[in-house]
Amino acid sequence: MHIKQFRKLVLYSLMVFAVIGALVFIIKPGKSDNAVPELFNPDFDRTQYDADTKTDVDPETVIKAMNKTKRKPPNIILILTDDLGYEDLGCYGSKAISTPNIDQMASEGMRFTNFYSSAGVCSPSRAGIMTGRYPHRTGVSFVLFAGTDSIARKGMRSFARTLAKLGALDLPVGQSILNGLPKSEITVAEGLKLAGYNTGAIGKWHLGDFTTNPDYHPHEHGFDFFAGFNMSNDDWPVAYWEDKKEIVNDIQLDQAHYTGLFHQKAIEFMDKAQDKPFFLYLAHKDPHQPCIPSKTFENTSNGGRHGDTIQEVDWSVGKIMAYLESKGLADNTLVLFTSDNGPWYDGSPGNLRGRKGQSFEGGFRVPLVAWWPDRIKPDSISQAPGMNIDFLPTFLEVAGLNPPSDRIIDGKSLVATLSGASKKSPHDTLFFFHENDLEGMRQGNMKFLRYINHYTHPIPVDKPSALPGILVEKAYQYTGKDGNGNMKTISALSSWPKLYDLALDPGENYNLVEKYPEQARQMRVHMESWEKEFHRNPRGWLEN
Ligand SMILES: [Ca+2]
Repeated sequence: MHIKQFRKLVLYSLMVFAVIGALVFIIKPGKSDNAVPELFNPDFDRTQYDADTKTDVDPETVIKAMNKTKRKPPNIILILTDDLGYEDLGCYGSKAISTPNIDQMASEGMRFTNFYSSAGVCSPSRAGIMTGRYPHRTGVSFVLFAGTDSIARKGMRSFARTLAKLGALDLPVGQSILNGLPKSEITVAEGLKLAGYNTGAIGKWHLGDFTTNPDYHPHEHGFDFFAGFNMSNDDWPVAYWEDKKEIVNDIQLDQAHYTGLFHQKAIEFMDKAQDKPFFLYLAHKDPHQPCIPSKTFENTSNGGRHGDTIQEVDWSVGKIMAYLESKGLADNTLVLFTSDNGPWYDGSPGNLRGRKGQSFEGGFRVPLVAWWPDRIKPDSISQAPGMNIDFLPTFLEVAGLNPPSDRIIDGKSLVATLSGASKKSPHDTLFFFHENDLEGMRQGNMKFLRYINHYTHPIPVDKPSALPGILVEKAYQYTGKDGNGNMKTISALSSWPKLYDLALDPGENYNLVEKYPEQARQMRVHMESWEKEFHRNPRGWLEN
């Protein structure tokens, strides 16, 4: 950098700080009449996680068989994509990305239009899938970072958190309560093992860095077979492991062959697993950044590299369906295709508001396609709200098992939805967490957002508890006399809380709090009392 440029930079920085300082002095942040209500979780108590009374519970002692079914348990395949948006598939409206195989699954099965991930980011969403519980209960409440992080990166993160406290930065600042899924959790794989299933996890794990703590390895969580990454494909060093053996120490950008490899491992697992029913959890790295398709799929879509990697996953889906047909397994196999959260900077949430990391619909609402020729009618559409915490009770029910009895399971079985017996959601209320904060809820078609932590980069301008947010909010407030001569202030850009009618307004464009104040009040009261109860026993342990 030239000395002139450097001086310019210093001068500009000083000017910016001077302006911010003056504004802070003038507006006294936090004292505004329209200030956001108190931040959440006044009762949040981290020590409840540290002082966990449970260790490794034997699933057999708390999961009991159901008596009612004589059906043969189906094979279960859960295909999870990473950061795939609500409108990134042909059958959900994408014109840029071609997904004929997933579209065919939908036309032969069921497509959900109101299905949610349990978090707006990767790790907690996966904790929700594995345990059937709101991720916050498990302690995996935010993206997990590599256990082998260099001191420099740890330092950067800690510096970023300091900036975040000042409200100047939002993106990399969250912190999970625990560093991985604790052994006290019972996963869906551990449950299915009781019904005699062979279990395999392939692809991105991201539920604890087992290269530094072996307790977090999939083998410790009910999976017989594992081939995949410890962490996210963008959080280096990322290792590729097969079972308990490290094959590649750090994949870096050499990622083009992994989707094909994960597919091949999935077929290998199914080849060996057919002596019993099997559960295959195939968690692709795609289309998470950095999107790196194989040579064959480069530039095949009109959705950039993001779209190319999705088309490669679609290829794998087609091959898996063909495999099931060829082995005579198709009729009694339940195949689900979904995403762990909404799209990040590439990818389409369709008409939904927000993206990955936000409690708006775009962060949480994801495609879910379910295929099971024996039980699901072709071309079905379910509008019933559900969440990925429903997978555990659903899978256990089809395997003839009850959910664990010693803990709160927030998910509900979707079996009646899949069979067409019920059109209603099994949930009265669904809750939306961001990191350790409960931000909103949905009841019927109404969604209430108390406040939202924007996960935007680099400055969260629509976050009224952060300085830039306060500045923006203040700058767009109008104070003046109304028609009766009374002084009034109207906030033009953001007012909290929000109430949306998702049936009329899925894009969360129109805040109805002023139109339906009583409904907003009731939802708020409901949310706060649920939250209070939640924090009394966040781990959700019950007397068995
Ligand atoms: Ca993700």
